[in-house]
Amino acid sequence: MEAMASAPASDRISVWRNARLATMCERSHGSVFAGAVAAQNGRIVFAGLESELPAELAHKAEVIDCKGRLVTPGLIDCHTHLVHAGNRANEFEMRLAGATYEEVARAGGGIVSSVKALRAASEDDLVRQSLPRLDALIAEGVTTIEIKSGYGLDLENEAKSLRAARSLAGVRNVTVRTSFLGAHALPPEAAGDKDAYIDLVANEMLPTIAAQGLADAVDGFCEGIAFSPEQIARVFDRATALGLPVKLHADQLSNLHGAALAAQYGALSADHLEYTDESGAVAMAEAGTVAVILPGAFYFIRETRKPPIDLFRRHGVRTAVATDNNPGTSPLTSLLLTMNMAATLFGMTVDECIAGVTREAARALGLAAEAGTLEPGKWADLAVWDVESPAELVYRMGFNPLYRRVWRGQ
Ligand code: DI6
Ligand code: FE
Repeated sequence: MEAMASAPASDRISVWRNARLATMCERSHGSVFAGAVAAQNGRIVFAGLESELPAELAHKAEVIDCKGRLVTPGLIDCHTHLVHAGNRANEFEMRLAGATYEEVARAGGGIVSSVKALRAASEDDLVRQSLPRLDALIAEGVTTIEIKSGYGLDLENEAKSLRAARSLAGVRNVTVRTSFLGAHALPPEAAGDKDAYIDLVANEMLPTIAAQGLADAVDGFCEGIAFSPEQIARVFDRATALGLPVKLHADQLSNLHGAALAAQYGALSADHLEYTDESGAVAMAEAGTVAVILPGAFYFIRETRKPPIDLFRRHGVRTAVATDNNPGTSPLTSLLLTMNMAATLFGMTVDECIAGVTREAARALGLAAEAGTLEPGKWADLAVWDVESPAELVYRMGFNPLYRRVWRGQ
């Protein structure tokens, strides 16, 4: 195990010099050659041309020579179900042998099998099982991760998942943001009564989770096989009343106008969006709701309908890219491969892919002021890459060129 997060850096100044910077800043998109980044107290105090680095910073600093390597903001995986128990490789194998989703479900598979496994696991066990997945992401430069609940489906087990997610931040140098996804699926004990379960989520689970400070946002799964827009709206009304931002799994398998629903609540993000139409894109643009693109799930379930990237571009919808790491539809723990998929499968550009795992991913978590670009005032979260150009990060498949990862200046 990696060492515990050490105490925040003192007023020591660190400078990474002789770097090619992809600052990912809105205005100066291009990269800065012969660049430098300086950090103090875990925050960036300078990012730009090395020749413009203030002398008083340069004098006091510990200097790291990047030898011309590329430096980007630390990567942000803004949509994961990373805390889960067991896996569903057996189900994968059944599907490869021709079994349908219904047959798999009847054989005890599907989300319900992950619910059973999570309920049986202790909180420590969940942390232990989730760490290798987190480490795989960290090894590729991830410095911030969002983690959802949604496999507990009762108060005790949803709270256990969120506590496990929070404690991951205590054993690794990484920022964790949690989302309460009680409205993910119907638990077996609900006996088919979705409305009664939504009442439980909105009126009992959510207020308790909020009071315990376990969630940074509230998520839902709006789909025929999950919950209707009206049911999701009841959860969102309560979230809004409690002052928690919302996000939504929307339009993944059909168009229930989930994107527009999310926008109506000023959601941080709407995610998946394969079936989103133009009115959904317009609503998202107007609300500033980020479109989170999840090519891992698209690939793994062999979806054929692609998210409407062109509509998002045309209407100015921000797009982020994330792994959707989960045991059922996206057992993916590589944000680099995810970028390659977003480019290859959906035609996203290199710049869109990298912005999608940095600046726009930060926005999708409500962290635009803290992370996602190399700018003074933001967290000193960096990834130093042994590559010459940003395109190389998106182009390779299954190769990790990370040279160093810096979290809050360390
Ligand atoms: N979207 C999905 O594809 C899944 N959950 C979700 O919100 C699947 C999760 C699972 O099968 O475990
Ligand atoms: Fe998901």
